[in-house]
Amino acid sequence: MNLTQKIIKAHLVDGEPTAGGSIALTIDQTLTQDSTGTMAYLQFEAMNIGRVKTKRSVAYIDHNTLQSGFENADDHAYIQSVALKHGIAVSKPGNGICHQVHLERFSVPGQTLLGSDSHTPTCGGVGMLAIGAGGLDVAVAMGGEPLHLTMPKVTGVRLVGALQKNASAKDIILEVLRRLTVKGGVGRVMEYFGAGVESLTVPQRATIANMGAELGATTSIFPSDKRTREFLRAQGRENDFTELLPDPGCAYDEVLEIDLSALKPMAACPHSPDAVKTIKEIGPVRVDQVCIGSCTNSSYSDLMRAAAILKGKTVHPLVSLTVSPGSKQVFSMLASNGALADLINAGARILECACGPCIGMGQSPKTDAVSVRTFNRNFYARSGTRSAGVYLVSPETAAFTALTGVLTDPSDYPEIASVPQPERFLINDNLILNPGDFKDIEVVRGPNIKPFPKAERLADTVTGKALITLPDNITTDHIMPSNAGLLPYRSNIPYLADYCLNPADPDFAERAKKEGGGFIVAGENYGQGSSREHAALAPLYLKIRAVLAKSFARIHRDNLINNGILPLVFENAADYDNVSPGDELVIENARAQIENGAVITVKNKTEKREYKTVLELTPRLKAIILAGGVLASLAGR
Ligand code: MIC
Ligand code: SF4
Repeated sequence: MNLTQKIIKAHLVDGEPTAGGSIALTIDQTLTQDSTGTMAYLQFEAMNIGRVKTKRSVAYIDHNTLQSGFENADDHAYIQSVALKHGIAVSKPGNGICHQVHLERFSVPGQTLLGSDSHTPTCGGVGMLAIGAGGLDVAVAMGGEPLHLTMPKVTGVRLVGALQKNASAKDIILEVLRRLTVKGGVGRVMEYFGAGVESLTVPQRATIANMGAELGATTSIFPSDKRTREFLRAQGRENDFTELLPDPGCAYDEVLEIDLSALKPMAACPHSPDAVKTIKEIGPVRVDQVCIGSCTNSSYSDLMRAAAILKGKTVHPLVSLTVSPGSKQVFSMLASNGALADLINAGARILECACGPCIGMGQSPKTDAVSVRTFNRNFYARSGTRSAGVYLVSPETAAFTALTGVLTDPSDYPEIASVPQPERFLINDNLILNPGDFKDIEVVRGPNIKPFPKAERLADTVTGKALITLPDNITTDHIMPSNAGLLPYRSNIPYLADYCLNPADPDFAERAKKEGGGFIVAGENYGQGSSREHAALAPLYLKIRAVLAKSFARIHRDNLINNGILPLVFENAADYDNVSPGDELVIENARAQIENGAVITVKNKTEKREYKTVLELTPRLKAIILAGGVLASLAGR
């Protein structure tokens, strides 16, 4: 067996684990973060579960930390109180980005982790099966229910050779994205193996597993080996170590080979993580901003290498450099060993250890800016500045670029000394609140926390206009944008709904309201990116009944189903061209059609055409769709 099959077998409670089959897995751990957490806990409360049933659940506060009004702080107070009341640990703001902290303090090889954030696979760096999902699915898992999913194919990524001068783990995942694209991982687990894996430390592996989310993969995973033991030992957690390796000669559904020695420093160009070119191919583009941090590249070694490059120098006069350490552990280690002073002296603007600019919480670049970031997403408008172009690079590329003011290939410079993993990381969990230490908690609810919309039982006739037709690869940042202005309203869907699909069409929400809802029509990979359930809840509020697309991203499709919206796939992709905005669409006998099979006929009354669409649903998902969402389905059980 490969590693993925082993962990799945150990957690399987239902189904046959053959690719494409439907399976159910027990979930050992969950995590939420605050921008998805408020909604997840409101839904958790609606389920009347009581205490969580998982081995460990952690609520992080790391996204909405700008606190430009009372809203964010209210959300923090709600999350802290509701979590502690229900047996969930709380990682307070200031403790760091959920994925970095979870890797450091809670990851356990061989366990399963479900997180309401698409980059939950970061913990695949230690051999966890770590999966991102919508808040509702995480709430259900906290209640002890298994996770239902389609058994993915397992893609073996064989790494051979070793990284050359100043190339980075980031360049490995950029190469995978270059080859497979942002939809190449859909329905797959990326399992890394081969001699090249041994040369990578846990934080390097975590960078790769993290950004596997941009492939659309279900998750990514590395073996748990002596490097993993070293990492856990240095975190004071050697007891959590178990060796977990694929069987020698095991089979994969497909294999991709990457020779690390041949990799050149690369960047993903605006506006897609798969628009990857070598830095040499792109050339010396003038740069206005450089941001180092995010859950992809903010480990101790990443920031130490950046600090080594910047030490004793000054950032280019026309560049603004920001650094956000991934966790309090990383931040305090940099402070005690002097690297923080090197960064400050070089002119870096030090931000708190949180998501920050990655989710547009501050540091939006200037008009038409070029921003070079060590992050994982450069989707259109995500930085908060629509005219800006974001390049995604390694910390080494970012640091040299900050000095030269143009996109710079780090392999043109002398080798940066490798940063040895500390014998012992600085361990201080004083910003993690343990539910056992708190009694008689009252849940605190600020005025910005509004009830979430609930889907209605599916009607027999589903009708409405095609409100918009969208191209391929529409991201959740298009569907439900997030930035410093909007993130405070994650618990206020009526407010957010007015911005639904705004980057694609500023009039969409108004039109949807005027028409009393309708249909969204889209191309391939609709809903790629974030796990935010808001990208389904805002359309639900606007009475969107179905999305017709050429294909869907996994988490978003689940979120639509969980909220009673039909994700229909054109059987014949060419039909996409036969729908125009304004066309009157109808699904007659919708309930019977869904009950009877996987092919649903949508009629276009305006064009007098019919489209065959596919809605493959397991019996459980069928029940959810017919009931009008997962909460209705659980209530009716
Ligand atoms: C992201 O990187 O897009 C986010 C913000 O972390 C999201 C979660 C969210 O939208 O709150 C994600 O990746 O799931
Ligand atoms: Fe935070 Fe960015 Fe990571 Fe999302 S991708 S969890 S916003 S750092």
